[in-house]
Amino acid sequence: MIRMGFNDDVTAAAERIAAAEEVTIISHIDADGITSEAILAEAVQRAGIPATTHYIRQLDPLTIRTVPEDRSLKVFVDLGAGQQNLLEERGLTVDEVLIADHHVAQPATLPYQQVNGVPYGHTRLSAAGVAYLIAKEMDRKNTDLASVAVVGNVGDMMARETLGLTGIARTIVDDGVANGSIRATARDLNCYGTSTRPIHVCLSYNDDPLLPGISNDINGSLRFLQKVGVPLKTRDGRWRVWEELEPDEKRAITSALVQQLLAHGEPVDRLFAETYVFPNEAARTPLRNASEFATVLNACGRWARPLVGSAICRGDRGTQYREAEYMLNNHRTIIRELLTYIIETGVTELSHLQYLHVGDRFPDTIVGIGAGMALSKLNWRKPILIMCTLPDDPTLTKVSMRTNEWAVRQGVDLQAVLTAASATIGGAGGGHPIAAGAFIPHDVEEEFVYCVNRLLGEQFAVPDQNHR
Ligand SMILES: [Mn+2]
Repeated sequence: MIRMGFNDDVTAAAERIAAAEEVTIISHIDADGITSEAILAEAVQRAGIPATTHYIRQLDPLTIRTVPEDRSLKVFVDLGAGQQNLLEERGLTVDEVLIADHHVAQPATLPYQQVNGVPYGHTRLSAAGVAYLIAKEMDRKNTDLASVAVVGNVGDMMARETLGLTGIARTIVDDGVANGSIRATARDLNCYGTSTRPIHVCLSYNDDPLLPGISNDINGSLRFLQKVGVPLKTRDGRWRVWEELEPDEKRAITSALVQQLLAHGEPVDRLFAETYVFPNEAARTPLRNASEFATVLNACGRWARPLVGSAICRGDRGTQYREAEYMLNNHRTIIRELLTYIIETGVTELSHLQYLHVGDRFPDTIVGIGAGMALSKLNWRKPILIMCTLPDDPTLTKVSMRTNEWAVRQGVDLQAVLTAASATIGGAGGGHPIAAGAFIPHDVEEEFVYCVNRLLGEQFAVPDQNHR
C-alpha cells in the first residue's frame, strides 16, 4: 500500500503502536509534551499494551542515555524530529523508533518513521495534536482525550497568533464540542485567567493587547469596571470571574474596552479570541480552561514532576491534583519573588534591549516567565533579556528573552535574533518571535548581549510590512 499524505502517516503510526508488544514513550516536560505523553500512554494502556514513560528536559547526548536498550517500540513525542542524528548515534534502529513531533525535521541517514504536520504545511498543530490523531486512529473512543489535546496546542502557543486554533487543531476542538467536553466561544475576551481571577485582576494583567489605563494598573482596572456598572461580586461577596458573567455583561465590558482602545488610537483586533472551556471540570479551578490548565502542567514540568501533570491529564483529581495545586502556588510565589528581584535590582538599558543577570538565585526553568512579567512593568518597548547560571553546568549561561505583540509588529523576531547571535559564539538558541531562549558559554556573556542589541536594532529599523 502506498502512503502519501499526513493522514496516511497517522494511520501508519497507529498501526505500528497497535502491533507493538511493549512501548516506551520519551517526551518533553512542558505542557505540550505532558499532554502528548498522557494521550499516547492512555491510548496504549487502553489497547492493553504495557507502556513506560521517560520525561526529559531536552533531547541531547546526555538525556538520550535514559532511553532503554530493550526491544520496546520507542515513541519520541514533542521531540526527536530535530535530533535524529542523536538517535542514530545511540544505535537506535528503524525497527524500534517512531517519532510524533511538530518541530522541523533534521535530515537523517536512517529513515525513522515519523508523524509531523510541518512538511505538509500543518504548522499550527502541536505534538499533542499529533498524538491525539494517532490515539483517535487507534480507537475512536479516544476522542474523550480531545480536551487534553487542546490544552497541549494552546499551551504550545498554537492559538496565539491566529487568536484561536486553526486547521487540524481546530477539528480536534470539534470532537470535544461534539462529546460535550469542550465549550468553544468565538470572539470571547482574549485574556488569561478567565476561570479563576477576579475580572479586574484578569484585565490588569493583560498585555496582548495592552489596555491603556487598565493593564498594569489594578486600581485603574477596578475603576474602569465600576464605571461599566457590571456587578463584580456575587451576593455573598465573592469576586466573580469572567467565565461566569452573562453574555450581556460580557458585551458591556468588551464594548467599553473597544471604546477605551479606540480612544487611545490602539488597534482592537487582539481584544477577541476563540476560547476553550471544559464544562466538566469544577468551576473556578485552573483546569476549567485550556490556557490555565496548560499553566498547571507547565508548573509540574518546571518543578520536575511531569508525571503529576500526566496523571491529571488522565483524569486524576485526587492526590495528584492536590500535589499540582501546591506546585502551582509555589510556582507563582517564586515567580513573584523573581519579578520583585528584577524590578528592585533594575535592568541595564542598551539602545534596543534591557538586560539583567540573576545569577543562581532562581531556577533556570522559570526565568523566562519572570522576564515576560517584568517586561510589562519596565520599558515595554525594549525587549528584555535575562541571564542565569545553570546549577548543573557552570560553564553555561541560560538566556531568556521576551518581547510583546507591539514589537513583533515592528519586525522583532527573538528566535531569529538568538539563533543568529548564538551561532557566532558557539551557543544554541531557539523559540518563537515573541519568546525565545539560548544557552551560551558563560565567558562571552557581554559580547553576546551587545550582539543581540545590534541585531534587534536592525530588526526595529526595517519598515514593517503589516503596519497599518
Ligand atoms: Mn511542542
